Amino acid sequence: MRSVIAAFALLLLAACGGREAPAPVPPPAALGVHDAWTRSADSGMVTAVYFTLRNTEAAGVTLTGASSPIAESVTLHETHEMSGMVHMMALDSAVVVPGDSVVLAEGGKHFMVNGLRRKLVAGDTIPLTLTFSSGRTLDIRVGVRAPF
Ligand SMILES: [Cu+2]
Repeated sequence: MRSVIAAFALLLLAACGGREAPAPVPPPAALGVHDAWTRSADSGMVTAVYFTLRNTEAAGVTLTGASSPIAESVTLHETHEMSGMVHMMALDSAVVVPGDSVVLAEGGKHFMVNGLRRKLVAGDTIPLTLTFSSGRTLDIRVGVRAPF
């Protein structure tokens, strides 16, 4: 009798094991950019780039700048409101600790893309290379949206 119960228990275990969903595989640790966008602009003009930089790696990173072959320069900025006036200030860097994100968004941090070498049209994408304090770089594509 005991062996029958044991066999039945084994069958149950096997059945349950068979139905169990496979354990989710965590995505590999990475430094990734999501929702990178800018607005259409004429050649020679300035535009701002926004995105979310997510760090799922074990160590923090410090974003220090960016460059693009389609611009004369790219600078990290932050928008502040002080006594009703909106100011933009240059930022040296933005730190992203492990498991966290830094959000570049309207009214906050952004990359200023100066001296566009070509016109940006909605639907287009532009290349941007992010640089970090470690010397590491990350190539991203930035989608161009209509002005409003
Ligand atoms: Cu700016």
